[in-house]
Amino acid sequence: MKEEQHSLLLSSSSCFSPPEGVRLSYGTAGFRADAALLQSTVYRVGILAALRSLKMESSVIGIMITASHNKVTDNGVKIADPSGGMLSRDWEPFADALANAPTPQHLLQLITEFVEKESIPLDGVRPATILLGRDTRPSGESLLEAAKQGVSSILGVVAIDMGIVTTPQLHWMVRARNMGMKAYELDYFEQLSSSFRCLIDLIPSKGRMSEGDLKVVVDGANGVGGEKLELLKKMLDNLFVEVRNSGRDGVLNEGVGADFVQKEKVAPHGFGSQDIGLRCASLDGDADRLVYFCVPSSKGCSDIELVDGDKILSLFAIFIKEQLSTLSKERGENMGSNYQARLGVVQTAYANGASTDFLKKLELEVIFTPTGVKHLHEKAAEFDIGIYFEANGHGTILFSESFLCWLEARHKELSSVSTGSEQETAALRLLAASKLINQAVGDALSGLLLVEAILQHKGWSIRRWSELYQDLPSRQVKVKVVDRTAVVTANAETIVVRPPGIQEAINIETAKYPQGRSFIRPSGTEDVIRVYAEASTQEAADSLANSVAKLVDQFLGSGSF
Ligand code: G16
Repeated sequence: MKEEQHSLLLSSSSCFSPPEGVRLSYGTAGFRADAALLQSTVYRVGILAALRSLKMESSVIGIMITASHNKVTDNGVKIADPSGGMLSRDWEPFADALANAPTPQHLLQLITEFVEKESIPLDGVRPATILLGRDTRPSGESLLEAAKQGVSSILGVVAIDMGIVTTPQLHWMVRARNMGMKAYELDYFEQLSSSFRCLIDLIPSKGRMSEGDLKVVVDGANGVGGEKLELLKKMLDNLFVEVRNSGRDGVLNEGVGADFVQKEKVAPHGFGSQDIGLRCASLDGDADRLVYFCVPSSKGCSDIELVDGDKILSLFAIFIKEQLSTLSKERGENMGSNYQARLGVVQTAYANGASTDFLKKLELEVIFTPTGVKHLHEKAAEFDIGIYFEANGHGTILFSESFLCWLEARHKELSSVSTGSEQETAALRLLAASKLINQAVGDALSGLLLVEAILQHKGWSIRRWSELYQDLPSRQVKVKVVDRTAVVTANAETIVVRPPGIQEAINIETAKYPQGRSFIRPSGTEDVIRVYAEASTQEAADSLANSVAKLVDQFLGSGSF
């Protein structure tokens, strides 16, 4: 390492001491903690991103400062890799080590060893760029400054501040830049609005939905998503979007947002009996999750009918499958171009059992991974078209490069024979969907537009969509324990291998309930153990969740549950 680089790192890192007595780890979605603890971590992530870029031949890398669904006083930081996806998991141990290095000397030694091991060209010869973004949290501004300091402490690497953006916008921008495309916010909005328009124009018999049915009311979680949707909606025809909880008055994620709505199964603040029968949706704090709901007339005004990530996945799967089967219909002019596209779906243990049964009945390949988009995304990328969703509303559809190339060529062939054929239209729909849905990461805004386009295409109300299958009643609770890392799971988090004995105890409880299923896992974003239970009735699911939470407390807790 050059002397200049050495002293630059030593002097800048001496301004960012790590918090004492705290060990941070690159969890489900980066580092997350109380914002007051994060200055040094974010500075070090700045260094990490700069090194990652140099390792990846100076591709653009992103740093997003957000704690997504967590409370407003928390914050966090995560890295977007050149593809726009999550940081490669191989680098997570280095991220942990960097964040926890106790002194500038230790930090420097770690960097020196890592740079050598990974052969990172640290000579300042090849310039590199890091895009920085943040959500609306008040702590974001000073943390972004810390990230800038980290980036600029590596010679030749510069940071560009993209301002307040949604997490998926930042991921999209990284991917677009690396593909040589224009990558400002307006470009993102233009891609979304034009592909949405294209899907609407391809609806076979227009006008099936009345004007009133073209309305969706969106809870913005008092975060960045509401603000951005207000801008995007001005560019949309054929959809009326009303945004509530856009952050002017309420507190981020407090009684609002996708996490609250999905976990508590109640209407967010600002929604109630006036919304009976309307199609409503909820984003999370950084707009990477989306769930739908409606307020049914038969229940209390805070009760909702939840249409979660599993049902969004099912809707997408139905639409994609239909287009693929239209496309593969034998026709006289078939030019030998048929291609059996592999369509698969990816879920986690949180997926409602009824959704998995439904997807299997559609004859889809269903794969399970541990929680965290990084796991689901990786699996979905193995298909020609891979659809992944967590029940909490985080997900997207990935189209492989080779499938898209084939599809473009097939579309050309079909349109040269006759434009407007069923097959040509199906090809166009798939191409438009691949542009509308974010290829980098789950994105509530692009997901919302695809849901809306498909509902219009099918002429479905939210009730019709929700009735695809009936969810098994479920309950999620969280338990505070002394050390959540004491829980180790296996088989996509469906069984606990440590501490010994707890899985057997969970099995005994679960066996008491018809259609009972329960699992526990340590959260990667909050300092808790999460408990999930489902059973044939809501009372049974609640009771099973409660019994398992008590077991967690007995085995690991403070005895307070
Ligand atoms: C993040 C991850 C999601 C995960 C969620 C909860 O979401 O991106 O994949 O489902 O955390 O994770 P955990 O149960 O480990 O706390 P977000 O929206 O908070 O970034």
